[in-house]
Amino acid sequence: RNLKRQMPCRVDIDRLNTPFIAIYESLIPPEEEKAKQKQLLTLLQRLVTKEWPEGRLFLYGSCANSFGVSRSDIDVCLAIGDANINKSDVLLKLADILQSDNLQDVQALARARVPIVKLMDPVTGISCDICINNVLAVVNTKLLRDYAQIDERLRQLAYIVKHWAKSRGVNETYRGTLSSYAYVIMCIYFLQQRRPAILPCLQEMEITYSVTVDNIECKFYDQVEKLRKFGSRNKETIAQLVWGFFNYWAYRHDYANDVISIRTGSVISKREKDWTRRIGNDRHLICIEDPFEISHDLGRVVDKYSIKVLREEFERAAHIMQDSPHPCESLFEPY
Ligand code: 3AT
Ligand code: MG
Repeated sequence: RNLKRQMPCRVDIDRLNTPFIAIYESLIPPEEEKAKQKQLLTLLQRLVTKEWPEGRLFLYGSCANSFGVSRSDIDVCLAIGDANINKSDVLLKLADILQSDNLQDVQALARARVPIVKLMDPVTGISCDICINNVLAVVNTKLLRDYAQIDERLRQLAYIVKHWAKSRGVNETYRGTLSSYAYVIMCIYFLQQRRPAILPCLQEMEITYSVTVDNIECKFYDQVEKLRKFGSRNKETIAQLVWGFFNYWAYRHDYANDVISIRTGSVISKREKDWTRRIGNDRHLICIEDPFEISHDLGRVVDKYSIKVLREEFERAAHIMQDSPHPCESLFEPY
């Protein structure tokens, strides 16, 4: 069914390169925003060190993985070496400290899936979430950032896909659609599959970086400055890739049987991972393997209603790329 419905690219898709690049460039945060983030991080580090001399702050998520748009909130991880700490206690203490230093809207969400302290810095105007000892997120942030350095088309594609997902309301995990993190992984996978490939599979190459976090060995090749020419034999343009991405998820992905895996750079069968049945809330309706926590399906938030919404949005986007007279407007139309 999937293969039959795949649409050939009939239109002059490359006319969309200029507008797509313009959208991409308009989303990139300006340098002064990065400077403000650093300024806030320095302030926070000073406050943390007073209470926890060993405590170190790391940026993670879109402010550090090179897929962040302008004016996003920043994600910070407080790493305290001691594994025996009580996260709730640390969180409440941290909230206290921040509050007494004139940071605004300080809120400890101790019961969230990932417990955090939220705050807003009135000096820089930046909002920030701080979590405790979520080192795995710091490491997967590095993996994404390293991939982004290999070929610029990844950043371009991911910005456009994220912008589309936010505009269309399908970037809301609490409503059963996918996280930004999942969308970036889908883009990496897609570029690994092009022929010639645009991205390599860093976890299958010689190991130059290795850390063990929560008993998970995270290792991959990270000398990415040596891979800058990797994708140069592939001449596909950003418009062709956006078209191909939506076509893949609309018509070519085998939702019934396949798991996408950037860890192996290939597709894995659901049967092999035992992701064929619903267990608890994990329904595995769209399967995206986390590169390190390989028992985690990043699509596990998707339910039988939201899978329909998602697939209809992929099909809508594929159609727009194909048929709309003004794809750049229709694609990002608010839902
Ligand atoms: P936005 O630009 O804020 O939408 P983001 O890149 O900050 O995108 P998220 O807010 O989805 O992405 O997540 C923040 C980071 O948390 C990204 C990743 O390092 C980590 N993370 C998110 N979801 C997962 C997950 N399911 N498993 C492991 N790490 C995750
Ligand atoms: Mg974020």
